[in-house]
Amino acid sequence: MFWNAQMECLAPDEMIRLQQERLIATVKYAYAKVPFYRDRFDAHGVHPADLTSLTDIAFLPFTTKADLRDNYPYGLCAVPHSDLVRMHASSGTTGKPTPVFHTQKDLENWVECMARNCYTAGVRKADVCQIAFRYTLFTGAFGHHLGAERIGAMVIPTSSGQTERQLVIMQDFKTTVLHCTPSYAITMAEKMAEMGIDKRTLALRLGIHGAEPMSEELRREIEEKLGITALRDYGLTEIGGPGVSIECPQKAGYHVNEDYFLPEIIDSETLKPLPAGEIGELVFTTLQKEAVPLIRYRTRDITALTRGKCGCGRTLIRHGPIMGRSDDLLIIGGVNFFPSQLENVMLGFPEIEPHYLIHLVKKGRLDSLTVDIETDPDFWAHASDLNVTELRSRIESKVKDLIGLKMKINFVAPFTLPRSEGKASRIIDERK
Ligand code: DLL
Repeated sequence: MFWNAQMECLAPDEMIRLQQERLIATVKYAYAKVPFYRDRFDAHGVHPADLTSLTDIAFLPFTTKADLRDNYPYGLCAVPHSDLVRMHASSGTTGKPTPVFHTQKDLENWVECMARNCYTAGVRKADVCQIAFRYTLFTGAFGHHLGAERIGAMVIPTSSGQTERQLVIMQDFKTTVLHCTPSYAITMAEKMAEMGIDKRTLALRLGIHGAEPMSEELRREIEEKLGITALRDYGLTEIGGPGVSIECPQKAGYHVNEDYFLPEIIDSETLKPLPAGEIGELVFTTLQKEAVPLIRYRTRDITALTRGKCGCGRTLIRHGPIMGRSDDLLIIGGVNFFPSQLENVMLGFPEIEPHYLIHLVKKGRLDSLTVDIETDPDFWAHASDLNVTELRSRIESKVKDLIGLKMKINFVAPFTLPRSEGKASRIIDERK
């Protein structure tokens, strides 16, 4: 039932003891090996010797994406280049990529984390895992590939794209587990319908979807259209990519591999740590990294932590769904909200397909929001002025009620919005 029962079910006080030991070692290591950390700690008037308990972490300075950029490309490495065996980088489209490096031991730890995660989701030796994340510098495909292979499953590295071919492979080789972004899972489901493939003829039973948000509504849609259980996994390039956390079939939060990554939630304004249960920004400190140890790395992702044993028996701390990012909070007409909240409401309508594009526009001096959204083909085929107006007003008033946001909906014909093979881009900011 567990990949590493000892760590996944460790008593909380023992986990804290282990984390404390590893945190102290990591901080000493970073201070000794990375001049950036020595300077940063000195400037803050803190020294590794001051750290005696886990809660002392609150005295340590944060690391941010800007620090990674300023030290590009190798500035935060704690080991000589000859000890590096792998580089990956973020899929960011602007500026330089954010790299992550692995030593042999880091790579081994990553594979273990990914094997643990895939196993937690339900991957077993007899599975056939189709990796439809893109094989590039991006961490998603390699992480899932290595984890599934470590379990002993058969891996099919299709990468993303060539969707028809993916589906032929899925049919012929009896794929049981699909690994891809949630938006690509939807793209595949649509192609299946187009090709006339009945989900009941597939051997597919499980989807592991990460790298972008998957709302509950989107999850339900993927599960329904592909005939699978869809679980979320989370991670970020800076701390190694996927392998940080994953949902188990209980769907009760993401289990964090906290023996490798120490999570905190902070208030992104005051930067003060928040107690379990409160929503704030997720911060991680790596506890076993050799190549690039990161101390209090600000992910910008918004969620909450939960302690307590899960129904699956694991005691690992959990975080909730990623509700948004502290840097993509939208404020329109004085209403603060995350695009994911809007998605949650819109996809609650059965007439709506999970394809939408948010346009932020300026009307005079005010910001306003229009959403292009596809309806399902059946609704569109029978659309009249009356039922379109009625649906529009139902959605707009639900959004107004639940989020407090005034927006305008523009229905577009099915299959007209761009489809995604990787992370979907769903916001166009036309305010500048
Ligand atoms: O997306 C790593 C990954 C690959 C995770 C495959 C899971 C599966 P980056 O490209 O650096 O790395 O993007 C990291 O993506 O800070 C979140 O904002 C977002 N993200 C990742 N997983 C989720 C998720 C990979 N399950 C950034 N839900 C993170 C919501 C997610 N957002």
